[in-house]
Amino acid sequence: MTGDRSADWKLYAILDLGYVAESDRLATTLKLIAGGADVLQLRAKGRDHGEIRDVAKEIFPICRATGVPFIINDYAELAAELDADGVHIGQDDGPLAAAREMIGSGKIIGRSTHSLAQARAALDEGFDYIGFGPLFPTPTKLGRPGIGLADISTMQCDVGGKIPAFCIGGIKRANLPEVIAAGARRVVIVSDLLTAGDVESATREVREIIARG
Ligand code: TZP
Ligand code: MG
Repeated sequence: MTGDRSADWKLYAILDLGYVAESDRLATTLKLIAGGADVLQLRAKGRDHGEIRDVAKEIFPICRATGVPFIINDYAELAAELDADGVHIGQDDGPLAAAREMIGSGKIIGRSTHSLAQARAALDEGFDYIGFGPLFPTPTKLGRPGIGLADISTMQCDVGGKIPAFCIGGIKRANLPEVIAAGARRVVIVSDLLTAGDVESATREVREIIARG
């Protein structure tokens, strides 16, 4: 990755269109970034490609202007077309090599992992970062059980020492201290930020909790 500042990433925010009204997309992006998000992903489950492209084109310039990497969930081809900073893919989205071929060598490719074995496999395969979870069951990813906190410290040691590893799933300001105490060093938080009355101050609060460690 060129100009790689990923070692400093602590808070990965997701603009999940399931939580954000069409009229609020830009403002919410600005608030997440102003509050201290280090990375921003566009997640748009069930939307058609045209809509995702339009939203990505709206959001990406803000990320560019503020130096926040812009990652597109699921669609490597779209990420390549828009010259986004990266793509995030799940366990069922094929191997790293296929995504790499589409998006190119200078780009960021992340993988969702749901167990220690999958986290280690993603590291071995060469992914740039991982998500690890869901730690707790979450309405943002329905139907997937929580994996709990027990494996976080081993994952952080084996994988998180080599590539950024973000704990994800059901993390909120209220339980973040517990997640950090279990060994998490980086997190993805979706609904707790997007449903907050004040997205920017909620994001800032998360940063402060992380900084307190
Ligand atoms: N992958 C694993 S859990 C999850 C994703 C995309 C959703 C996290 O959202 P929330 O609202 O922070 O639980
Ligand atoms: Mg996916």
